[in-house]
Amino acid sequence: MAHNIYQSLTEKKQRNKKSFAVLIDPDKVNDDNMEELIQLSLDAKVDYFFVGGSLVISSYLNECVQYIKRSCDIPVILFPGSPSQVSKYADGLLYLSLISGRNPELLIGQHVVSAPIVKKSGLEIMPTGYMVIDGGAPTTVSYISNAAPLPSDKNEIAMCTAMAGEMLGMKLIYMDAGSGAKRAINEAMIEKVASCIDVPLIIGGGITTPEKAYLNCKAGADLIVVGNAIEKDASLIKEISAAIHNVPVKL
Ligand code: 1GP
Repeated sequence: MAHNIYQSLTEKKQRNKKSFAVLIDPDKVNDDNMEELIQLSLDAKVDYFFVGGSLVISSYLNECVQYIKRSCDIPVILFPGSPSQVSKYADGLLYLSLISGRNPELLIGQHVVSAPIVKKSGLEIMPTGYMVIDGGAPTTVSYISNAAPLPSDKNEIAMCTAMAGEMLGMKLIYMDAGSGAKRAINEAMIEKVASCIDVPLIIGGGITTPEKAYLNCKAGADLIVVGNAIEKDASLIKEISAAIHNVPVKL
């Protein structure tokens, strides 16, 4: 079934309806544990699967996406750490530009190189202003990106970065403390950024509890991404999903 992912995200934003994405790192799953993960996600009414990672070593990406597509109708959105992580079997792709950094390769260089492949993929391409926020310790993304993360207490810099991203045409802003971050992004920064942009705001990195996911949504996040905590305890899917979907919706 074809999904119009971006349209549904903007429609949900207008109604203050929050979404939950389970992040799947193809290096950490296999056919044996995928079944349970998908069943738990279906039961919990997870909105999206994000698939990808800053560093994907295995060649399980295509199989992983195909496995999900065979098993359920939850849209699969690629969250690629590099141009090699494009799978035509997914539904959409976050076309990430690392706007918090000053590494030209991740702002535009890799996009130029991979443009023909991405265009031909048939995926729904969603230009995304990607902002890595300092999560208290180096994460894979902060190391691999070769760019300084945005300081976690500089809310004004985050605000101006997101505003610039939106005015440059980014359709989504994704603030990420990095997978397994010691410290998730604080609500004050989320509130500041959410108050000055109109496009949907994705928040991830170091979220480990339903309470934190709920507070992030109340502060203005539209879509919460959780990976690491779920890898450790898949039963969290249900509680986190319930917390996110419990945020009151505008009638
Ligand atoms: C990382 O935002 C994602 O890029 C999710 O982070 O794995 O810490 O949940 P976690």
